[in-house]
Amino acid sequence: MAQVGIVMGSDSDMPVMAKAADILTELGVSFEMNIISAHREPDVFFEYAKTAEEKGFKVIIAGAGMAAHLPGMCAAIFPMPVIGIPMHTASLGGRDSLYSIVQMPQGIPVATVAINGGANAGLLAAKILATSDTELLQRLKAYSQSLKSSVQKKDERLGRVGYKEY
Ligand code: RP5
Repeated sequence: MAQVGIVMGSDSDMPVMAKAADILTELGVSFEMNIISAHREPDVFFEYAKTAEEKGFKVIIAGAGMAAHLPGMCAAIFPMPVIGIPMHTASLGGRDSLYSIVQMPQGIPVATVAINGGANAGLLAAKILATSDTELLQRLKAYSQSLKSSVQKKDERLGRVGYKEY
């Protein structure tokens, strides 16, 4: 049974949504991924959102662009956390997607990450699940440690190429 539902409005969103899937895979979190358009196939969308809880999803990550109603409509129906990913767009640079997703009315929150923030959406979903999963929490701590080590290695490299002090 998948713990996270990853849903996107179009296959054109896939490069961003794949980053969420990659992080969840790295952290050992199960997910189910779907392409469902709230605008182009509303009946399919409603079925997805209405059955998400009984499928066992604990979090939904929803990504969409332009007039991006998919995450907000997921949040209107699914009773657990929804994370929204605004897609970058050619016309308005993703501000259209961002405002559509982040400006939810009181009572229907969507935890909105940055424009094209697929990896952070995956991490946030894992952190939500880690509140009741100590093994996942340990893996998240190891992930944070790997980020720290990678910055430290870059700093050491500066010294080796002579830029540290001059
Ligand atoms: C949204 O419209 C999708 O989430 C996508 O970001 C955007 C454009 O969709 P396509 O025209 O590429 O299918 O529903």
